[in-house]
Amino acid sequence: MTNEKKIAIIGVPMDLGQLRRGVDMGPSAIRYAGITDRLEALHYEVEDCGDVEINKTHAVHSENTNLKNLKAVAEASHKLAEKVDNVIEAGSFPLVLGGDHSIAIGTLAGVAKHYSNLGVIWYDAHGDLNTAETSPTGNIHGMPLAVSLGLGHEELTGIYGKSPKVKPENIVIIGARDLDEGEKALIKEKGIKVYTMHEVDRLGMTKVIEETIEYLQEKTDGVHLSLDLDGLDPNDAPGVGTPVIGGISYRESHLAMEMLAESGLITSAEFVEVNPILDEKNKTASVAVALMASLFGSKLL
Ligand code: B3U
Ligand code: MN
Ligand code: MN
Repeated sequence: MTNEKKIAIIGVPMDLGQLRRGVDMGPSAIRYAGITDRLEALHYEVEDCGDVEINKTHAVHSENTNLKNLKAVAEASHKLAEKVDNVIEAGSFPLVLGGDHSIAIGTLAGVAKHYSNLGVIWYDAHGDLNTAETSPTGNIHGMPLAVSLGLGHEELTGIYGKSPKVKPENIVIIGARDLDEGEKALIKEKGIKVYTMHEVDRLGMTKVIEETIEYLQEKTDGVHLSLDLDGLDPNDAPGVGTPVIGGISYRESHLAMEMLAESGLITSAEFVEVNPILDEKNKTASVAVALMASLFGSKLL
């Protein structure tokens, strides 16, 4: 018996949204960790669509902006958006493998075309809500959620159709523990729902996910999960570019994925920031694969 849902894997070997090299090898590491076999064992039909081509010859510094690699990131985002759009059009579930988190600009642009009230779960140590004005680094991987809200450089917000791609009231951030001042102000201004590590500790992951499901279920017509591996504690996911101590555990993350699987809420997903150069024996890629299996219904018994 095969599962009704067909899963389409899209790799995005992008490392230009930040300055640490190696995260472009994330899709390979996740493939070597056995993603296709794991999903096929769960009786899904899996199609690996290969990688989006990334043009790395562009200059780091673009004119009139502090955004690093703007042209290359924008170009890749457009290509990814198109792929994701086609996959959904064909009736498959897009599972995007990063790459740094700037790729979410393209994923969300492609996904947003298919929903009028898209929900987003942003599982991350960071808010990724910076703009050129608030960013301390100029790294675009710290900006994709802001871009999807229609804030930031128009070369990014304007990618693949309408802007904004998501409404602030349809976003839930989980695991935040390193927010810049501009991001905190934006969260307050827009009323974005955030479960920082304080709430994760205080309420427990069960309650956090129950509330998240309840919050998004009624008002959205699809929910995208954007999971940055640095949302997890660096002990469990060491292979990331910007680790932040005190994160979500491996066990809590599995529980979250299992509960989301049961809810049937998630309609697209991406797993980002796996950096094999910084990893320990492909541990972080293996964790990513295990979490994806849980998200697609793998059970312990
Ligand atoms: N908020 C900082 C750091 C950062 C964001 N995302 C990651 N790191 N992974 C920035 O550069 O915007
Ligand atoms: Mn991120
Ligand atoms: Mn992060």
